[in-house]
Amino acid sequence: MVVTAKPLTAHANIAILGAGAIGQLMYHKLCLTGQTVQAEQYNDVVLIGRQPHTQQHTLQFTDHSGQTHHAMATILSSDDTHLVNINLLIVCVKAYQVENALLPLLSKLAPNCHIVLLHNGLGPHLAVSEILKHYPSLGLSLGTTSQAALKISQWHIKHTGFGVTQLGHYCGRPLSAQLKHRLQVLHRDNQPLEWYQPVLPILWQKLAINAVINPLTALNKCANGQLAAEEYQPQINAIIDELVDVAKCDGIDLDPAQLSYRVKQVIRLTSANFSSMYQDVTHHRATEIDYINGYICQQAQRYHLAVPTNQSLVAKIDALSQH
Ligand code: KPL
Repeated sequence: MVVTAKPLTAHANIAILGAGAIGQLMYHKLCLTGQTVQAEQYNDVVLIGRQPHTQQHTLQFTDHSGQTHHAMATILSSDDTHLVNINLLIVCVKAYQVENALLPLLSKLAPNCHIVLLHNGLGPHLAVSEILKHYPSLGLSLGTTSQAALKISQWHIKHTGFGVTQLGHYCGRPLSAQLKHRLQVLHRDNQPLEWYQPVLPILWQKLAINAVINPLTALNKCANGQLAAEEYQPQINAIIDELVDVAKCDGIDLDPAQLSYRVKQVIRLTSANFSSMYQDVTHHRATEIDYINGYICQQAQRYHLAVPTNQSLVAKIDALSQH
């Protein structure tokens, strides 16, 4: 199936910042490439990449049945004047790239643009919301997705993980009803799109999942499923208990028993997966540790709480990354 890219027009335009695996997955989902049902095709979506000039590329998308679909996509450069037509920007870069990638774009987007941060971990929302005080007509939502994709090559991804995408408004101008409706295409094929208000409790819940699975799989060089072994339980409980205390000081009430149940459920559901941190460490890439267990430590410091288990995980992952 080929979707022809067309230049951006002045109406609802969506850009995805970051052409990594999740960015490309969102692109295919929002354009409805790879859908077997008769569906309206959307071509109001572009990617924003790191290259100096706007380009077009044929993207490949291998769906869960192994079928590969093609889509012609526009990859805008961060200087392209068409950015002024973007009224929904979905940020799919890693947590540690958010500020550098996003902030230079803020003055170039449509004045009423809505921004959605979709990354593992927490932290960038604090800096971004501070800066948005200077752009009162922009809005910010935060979210997380359990969907996963694997990069086969630069412009070819395989859909490897299915699950819920959770979003909620955080600050500034709310998402318009038209754009909210447009995002509903993400709610397909038993992969729900859920809206939460407030959104932070749901992001702390996801933080707990990542704070357990990501460093423990990276340090023990194992697939997610291996963490179901009894030997990891005391460490898992300690990570969760510390997180719950910090979240409480941040005004978020979480139930440790419920979190522990949810973490176990994700370990089971993703048992064959290798976590993103395991993969980052294996491929000698930067990890998101500072935005996962590191965020717990940073907030703990503000509230004068001791979080020795999370602190030791940050130190061990840092040491591993330096090798
Ligand atoms: O989000 C993930 C990650 O790897 O970053 C989990 C949920 C742990 C799945 O692997």
